[in-house]
Amino acid sequence: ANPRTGVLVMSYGTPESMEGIEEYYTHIRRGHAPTPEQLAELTERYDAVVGGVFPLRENTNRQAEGLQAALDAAAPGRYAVYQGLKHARPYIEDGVAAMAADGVKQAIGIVLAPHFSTMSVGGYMKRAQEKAGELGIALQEVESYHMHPKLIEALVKRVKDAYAELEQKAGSGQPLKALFSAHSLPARIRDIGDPYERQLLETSAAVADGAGVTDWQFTWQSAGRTREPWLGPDILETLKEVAKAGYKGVLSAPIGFVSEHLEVLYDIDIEAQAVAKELGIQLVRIDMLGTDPLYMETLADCVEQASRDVF
Ligand code: FEC
Repeated sequence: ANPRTGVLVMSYGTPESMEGIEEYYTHIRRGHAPTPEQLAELTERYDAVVGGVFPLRENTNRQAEGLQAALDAAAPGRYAVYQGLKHARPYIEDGVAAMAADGVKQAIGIVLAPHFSTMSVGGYMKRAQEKAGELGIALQEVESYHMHPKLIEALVKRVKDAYAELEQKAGSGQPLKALFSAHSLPARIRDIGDPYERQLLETSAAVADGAGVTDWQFTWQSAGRTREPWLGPDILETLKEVAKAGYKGVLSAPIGFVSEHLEVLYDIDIEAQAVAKELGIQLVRIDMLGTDPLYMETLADCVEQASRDVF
């Protein structure tokens, strides 16, 4: 057996090419193919941002490499990082199988999303546990890390930087609002006491406090196009309210995400930016975490802590 502890780094996944969008969308929809209209609409959104390159692919590669480096610095030779994606290859099950093929017997699972929901991180973990059980790997989960001091510190710095840029663009003395946001989920998560919403508010409050921002609110983004109700208000609605209240500038902090991908590059940078422009307000988005050393250390700390707890 391999004495190293496996680290299954899980991320959302993205198509490999424009031709791969249909298969990807079908996987997200649990095997139901999208209608031609739905497919055309999603293809248009990718077309608007990616130009044939799907940034989430490289971003996830770089974050996995960054985590391996941070773990090697903390505990040389002890950990081996593997990738498992929710909706693209290598799938979560492929990542677990790769660990098993290398003789790994114990592993930590961690998702590149700081906040826990049964419908997000919980779904990743369920699939990883099922495959790990099948292949005889003991898998310990990192459920969330939304209040890790290094994560908060990295976000505080980004909010401060973006706020300074926004003050300059909007003109000094103008009323400014910070909008923290994350991916919406079906509103029924509220009925099951899901921690997602509370965790997102905790991160937002801690970051606002650290950055000295007092005028802020939390809003949702990127809700799915299904018939059931999703958590709101959506950022596009919130922008209208904020403009109506007389604000001249908005800082966008999509703290539910950790890298640049469709939900940031399209939903914020194109869609929300266009609405802000129409409303005559400035919108500045914070830089995403990417491979910020503080984020890599956050992940490495959580892996080490989980490993100490059980192995
Ligand atoms: O750049 C990329 O290629 C991928 C960007 C991307 C990220 C992402 C993150 C999250 N999602 C979450 C939940 C849902 C639920 C549905 C859903 C649907 C989509 C569709 C696309 C998509 N998501 Fe996603 N998500 C990304 C992309 N997501 C494309 C399909 C078209 C659409 O509805 O826009 C609805 C599924 C259904 O129909 O039943 C629910 C959550 C996250 C954040 C946590 C995480 O990263 O796992 C939650 C990035």
